[in-house]
This record gives sequence, structure tokens and C-alpha cells, in this order.
Amino acid sequence: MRQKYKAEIDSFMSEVKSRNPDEPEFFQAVEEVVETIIPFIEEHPIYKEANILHRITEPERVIMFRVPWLDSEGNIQVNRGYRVEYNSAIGPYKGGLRFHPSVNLSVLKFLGFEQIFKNALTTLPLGGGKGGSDFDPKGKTDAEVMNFCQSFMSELQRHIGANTDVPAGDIGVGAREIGYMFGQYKRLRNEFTGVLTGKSPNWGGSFIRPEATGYGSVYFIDEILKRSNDSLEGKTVAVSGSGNVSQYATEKVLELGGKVVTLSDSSGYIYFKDGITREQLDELMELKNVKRGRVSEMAANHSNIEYFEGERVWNAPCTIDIAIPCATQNELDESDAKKLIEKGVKIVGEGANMPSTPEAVEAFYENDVIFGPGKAVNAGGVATSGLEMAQNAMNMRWSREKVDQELLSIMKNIHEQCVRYGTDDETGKVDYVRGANIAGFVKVADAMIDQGAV
Ligand code: NDP
Ligand code: 2IT
Repeated sequence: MRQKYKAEIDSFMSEVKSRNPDEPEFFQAVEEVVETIIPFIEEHPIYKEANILHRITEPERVIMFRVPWLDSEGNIQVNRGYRVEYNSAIGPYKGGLRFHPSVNLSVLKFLGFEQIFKNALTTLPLGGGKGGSDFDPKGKTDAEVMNFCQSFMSELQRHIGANTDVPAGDIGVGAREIGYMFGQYKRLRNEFTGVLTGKSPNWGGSFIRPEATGYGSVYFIDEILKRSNDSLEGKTVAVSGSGNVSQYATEKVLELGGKVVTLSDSSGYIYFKDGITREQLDELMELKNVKRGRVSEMAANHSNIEYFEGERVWNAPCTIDIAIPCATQNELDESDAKKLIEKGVKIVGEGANMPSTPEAVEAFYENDVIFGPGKAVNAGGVATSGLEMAQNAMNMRWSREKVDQELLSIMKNIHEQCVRYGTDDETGKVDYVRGANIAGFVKVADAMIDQGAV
């Protein structure tokens, strides 16, 4: 398919590159989408006539601003803040905020672009957006983080609102940062609204939002397994990262009878030769979320946990049935993919956004490894943000059980959409990348056509 439309794809990509110089992550995300969408559009000219592809790759608005803040020694520090308001065809802009030194416009445009399709897949009325800063919360005191969050929100507040743009967390932005930003928004605007999601359930947050991305990823993988009458029971699972998504993906794998053998951070990985226990997961959550420590400290406390400095989890010395990358973009490259294939991997489900490089994805396809892309697999986080917005709008709160049931049914529905649009007529195999891209695209493109050239 790609070969047949190579000229169209190459020509579109060279235009994107010349309009957006030096944005490699953004090109990567766009290319992955247009490789599957251009062949679809050729067969459905209505989208070509409306020039949807050029319009959808152009953000509606990009906001960049200075964020000055005082460190604990009284020095004035400066970071850069961003909000990419990408597409509002089906709802208010929605997507997380990332605080990490690697944040730049390319990274946030890739994330915002992916978010459009992911949010459409949830079936909820959510447009696409993403934001953040090159601020690094690591090693900062709580007071410094609060100073930064207040300064960041002092500018961001004029651009967002419960019906306009609703940010949430991402890398480096969790319950603490959402709390400080919400407090500042409320102070400046004198209104208590659902302007952010991922709030504490104590003051407007939804139950299950912290768990939702990890749980949803595992629900999606479980749907893949069910297609071949299989389950997670007894499966060996490699998880990367040790933050929000990794923690709750691990919890759900354990609940469904699987064995998680790895976790990591940017310094290295830990290997649980017997699989992580519930008690060890509780200890890791305390270490990461309260003490803000490093995974290497887990190995120091347990003889059955080994730490490998500077290595990725894909090196783990064991067979691996399922891989769930949950750290960051491009954390799994071609050589990692080959290692996983040698270890017997059957399914890769992306908990993170774009963790696999295009070459890694290609290796998975060539070796019949089922590959679930992030925009489908990890959509449970933003879906539950959508449920938080609904509860805020109604001024009420649903039980844990109700939110979890809604999440499960949304993940099943996303899986069905991928099967509907991604199944090969001849082989019956599901291409989850094609399925997710086309299903998300059709919903947003149809709305753009209805709303005219805006
Ligand atoms: P956290 O900040 O909670 O955790 C991030 C984890 O990834 C940490 O273990 C961190 O290690 C590791 N990491 C970050 N950057 C790098 C890097 N450059 N190299 C190696 N490891 C790195 O973030 P989340 O768990 O929320 O997010 C993880 C991924 O999931 C991201 O891709 C995010 O976009 C995606 N995602 C998150 C959702 C959410 O609801 N939170 C929803 C959907 C997707 P260290 O501490 O050393 O930095
Ligand atoms: O990448 C993502 O989907 C998120 N970080 C969650 C976004 C949200 O608005 O909950």
C-alpha cells in the first residue's frame, strides 16, 4: 500500500518539512499518520476536496510564553511555556501538560497532533491539544515547583477554560502540579470550574483518573488477547518507566494474572526475576510518588531485584510475551525490537506516546508481532479526563466502579474501531495503526467538513 502511494506521501511530507523546519518528532508523528491516511483519502475524495490533510496538520493556534520564577536561593529563573491548541472540530482542546527539559515545539506538536486522533477514538467530545515547559521538576523543592506552577498558570489562564481548553498531566505533571496550577487558576479567575483534569477526588477530580492510562492500556491488550481466546494469565510482561502509566499498568497486569518482570527510569532498569509482588509495587509507588526516588533504590532493598545501570528494559535476561513501553518517545528502537522478537514477544502495546521508532514498528510488522499504537492503547487516560469533565459539568461524582466500567467499555470500543478499520480483507489480520488512524481521522474530518473552512 505504502509503495503504491509513495509519491503522494513523499510529496506531502516534504511540504510538511519545509513549513516546519527542525521538528523531527513532529515529522515522525505526521508520517505515521499520512502513510495510512493518504491511501484512504485517495479512495474517499471528499476528504481531498476539503483539503483536510493540510488543514489537520496545521495547529489552530500555538501559544509560547516566558515563565519567570524564584528558586529557593532567591535567584530568578526563566523557562519557556507552551500550549499547542491543535484542533477543536469535535470539542474543546484537550491534552496534557509535560514538564521535562526535553520539551520543545517539535515534541509538543507531535503530542498535540497524536492527541487529535486519540481523543476522537474515545468517542467523547474532546478536541486535541498539548502543552508544557522545559522546566525540570526533578531535584526541585515543593516550594520551587509551586512557584513555577503559579507563574506558568498566570499566563496560561488567559488561554484556557472549561469550555475552551482543558489541560491535564503528562510527564512531570502529576497530582501535586495539577493542584498548584488549579489553585492559581482559581485565584486569578475567581471561579471553581473543571478547567484542569487529574484533580484530586477530594476537590473535583474523578475516581480512577490516576489509574486510567495504565489500566486502559492493559484492558486494550486484554482485548487483543481475547481475539485469540487467550488472556494475561501467566504471561511475562516487560514494562518500561516507573511513573504514573507504568505503575497502574503493572497493577492491572498483576490483577489479571500476569507477571511483570521490569520497570525503569532514565538512569537504568530493574529486573524482578520472580515478577514484581503487590508489596514491592506498593513500595515502588511510595518511592516514586512520595519520596521522589530512583528505581535503583528498589534493588538496594531486595535480593530478588537486580539493577542494570544505563540499560533499557528490553535487555531483560528472560523470555518476554508482552512489552508495554510506558516512559517516553523513541525509547524502543530497531535493535530493541529485535531483542524483544528474539525473546519471543507476541504483543507490544504502547502505554507511552510514540515510544517505538518507525524502524522498530517495521520490525514488529515483519515478524508478526501484534502492535498497538499509543493513540489507541493509552487513550484511557484522556477518556477518563473526559469523564471527569462530564462529572464537573453536572456538579456530581461517580463511584470508582462506575468510572472503571465506563473506562473498560471505552477501551473495548476503541479496540472494535481498530478492528473495523484495520482488518485486512484477505488475511483477516488487524493493522491497529491503520485502524486507529482511519477511525480517528474520519470522525474529525467529517466534523471539519460540516463546520466549513474555519
Ligand atoms: P511520569 O512523569 O509519571 O513518568 C515518566 C517515566 O518515564 C519516568 O519513569 C521517567 O524516568 C521516564 N522517562 C521520562 N523521560 C525519559 C527519557 N527521556 N528517557 C528515559 N526515561 C524517561 O509520566 P507518565 O507516566 O504520566 O507518562 C509516561 C508516558 O505516557 C509519556 O509518553 C506520556 O506522554 C504518556 N501518557 C501519559 C498519560 C497520563 O495520563 N499520564 C496519558 C497517555 C499517555 P525519570 O524519572 O528518570 O525521568
Ligand atoms: O497523552 C495523553 O493522552 C495525556 N497525557 C492525557 C491527557 C488528558 O487530557 O488527560
